[in-house]
Amino acid sequence: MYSIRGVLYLGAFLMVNIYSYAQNSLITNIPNRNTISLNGKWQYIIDPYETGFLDYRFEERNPKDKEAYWNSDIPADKTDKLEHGYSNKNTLYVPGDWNSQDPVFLYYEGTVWYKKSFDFSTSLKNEKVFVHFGAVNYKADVYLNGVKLGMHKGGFTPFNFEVPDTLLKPKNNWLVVKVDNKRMKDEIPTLNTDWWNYGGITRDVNLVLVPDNFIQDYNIQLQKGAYDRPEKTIEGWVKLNAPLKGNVTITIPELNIKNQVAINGDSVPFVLRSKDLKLWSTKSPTLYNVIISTGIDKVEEKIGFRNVEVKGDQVLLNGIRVFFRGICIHEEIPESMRRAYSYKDAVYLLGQAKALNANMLRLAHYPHNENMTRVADSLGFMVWSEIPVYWTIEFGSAEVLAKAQKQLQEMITRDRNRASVIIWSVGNETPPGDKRLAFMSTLAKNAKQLDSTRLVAAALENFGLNGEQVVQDELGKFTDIIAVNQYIGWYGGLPDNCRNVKWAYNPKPMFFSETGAEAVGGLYGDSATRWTEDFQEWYYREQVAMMKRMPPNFLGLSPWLLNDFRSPRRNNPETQEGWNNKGLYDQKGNKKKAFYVLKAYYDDMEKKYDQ
Ligand code: GCB
Repeated sequence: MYSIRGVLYLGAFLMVNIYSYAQNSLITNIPNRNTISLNGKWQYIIDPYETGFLDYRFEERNPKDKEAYWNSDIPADKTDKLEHGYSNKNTLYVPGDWNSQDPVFLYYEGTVWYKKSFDFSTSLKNEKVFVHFGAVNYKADVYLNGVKLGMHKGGFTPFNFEVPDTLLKPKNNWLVVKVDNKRMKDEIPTLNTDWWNYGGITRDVNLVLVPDNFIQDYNIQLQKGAYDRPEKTIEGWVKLNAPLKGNVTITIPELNIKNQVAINGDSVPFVLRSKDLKLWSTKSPTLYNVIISTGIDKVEEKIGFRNVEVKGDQVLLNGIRVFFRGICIHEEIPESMRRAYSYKDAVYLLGQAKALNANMLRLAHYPHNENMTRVADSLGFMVWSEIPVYWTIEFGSAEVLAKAQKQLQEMITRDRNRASVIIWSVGNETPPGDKRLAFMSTLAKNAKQLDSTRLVAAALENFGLNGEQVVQDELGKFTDIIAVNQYIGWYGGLPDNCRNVKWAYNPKPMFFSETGAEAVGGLYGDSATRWTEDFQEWYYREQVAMMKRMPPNFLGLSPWLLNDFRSPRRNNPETQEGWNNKGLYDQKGNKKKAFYVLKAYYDDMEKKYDQ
């Protein structure tokens, strides 16, 4: 059972201990708040030498330095000399990565300064204003009218800063964001990844207007284990930004629920009951409009209620055994070689997954934009959501652990009310060792402390080719399922090696969090020729045959992956040219032959498990 005290305590602990810089606590459910969008064209300055930040002695510029790029770029008079300026000659669209918007940025890794001018005519009456970013990759220093609001690190999670009302002007406010996507050894992810390091303000930017005392965050879920009773119990908590003496009302009109709880402080737990509640499931993803109000503030959104648990060696959704007909997805639209960010993009990607008859998504290898989990809620996908603790992070460093903990907390805070999200993953293919075990098991425990209603996982690796395959990674002791990435037949050997493999039984549900082979879309040949669609098709046939021989704890798979994607590590000049072609859809969005092999397997599994 989670407890509000546990969640808030851990949250506070992480804030005090790991926020080495100012950041206001995250406001959740931004899509349904009173917002003013700052999306659109922003002017930019590309700054590989950090000139806007550092002077010629390479020391941080004085806050009032007129050559600091956060200050006004308007010359004081005609004699004034300025060596920088924002101009409509140089604009980038927000949200969006910079790499896809102008060839100058294709491989760029460094600083770009963004500037947006806006008027603010709203007169504030007992209100606060925050500037909220869906995500900026990787480091964002945010300034308004020359004053620094704060800094955030982490390329895939949201953050917000309060805007002092004395700073806002009716006309010509200028918001400047220094965005730096340089890869760093001691960051999350670290220097090495197998994906494109898209930089920029990649997700929505909004001014959020809230009352002085506002609902900052809340949690509302089916009580753990309470899915099979005639009367269902929903429980949760509401957290305000500041103490209030009054009432909080939780309303679910369709269920005739209207409950009032007294609050005397900044948070309060609540319990609701209903005999009419229909559970959220993959086949019938029922969502209810939930309204939370304090009399001063009111938020609402659509929320589903379901129960996920591990029983013995199986995962149960609402008490029923599930088989994951999964697929991994990168947050990318290959046809336009860019980061995905919009509702339309999410509908497109999840539509591709539906065509495969998938019921589960592994959103790899970092938290995707919020549209993905919201659309997954409404389409009935189960979601694995992950932080980018990928490969060889600096496991010995307490500071690096704190960075990972912060990203974990931001991911969970944003999406804890999404029924679709059933698994928090703390990382991918991290190499066994003592320091790594301490680091990763701490994250797994933190995920449980922050949210004990979901499963915790990490994608592990398998070793060896023939004989019995045993996943021996100690980290598996700290996760609810054993998730393993295996590429038998692609990395080492040929697909028919699958025939010699026997997977050992272990007492936890076992999931193939990845498997895949590359194929260039439209390249055909005999099935033994690598890079052809025929080879990939053969690979999938052998893999599926192997899956049919799995022990009874086999939970399913999320092959690698839905679409071909961009990666600077992939440099075969004939078959890759900066692409990892393990997609079941090719670079133009066409289905490859292997798609149909997997789809046929998924159709069978759908019949067998009826979800
Ligand atoms: C993996 C990684 C994934 C890579 C993939 C590959 O095991 O988890 O990020 O892209 O293999 O294609 O090699």
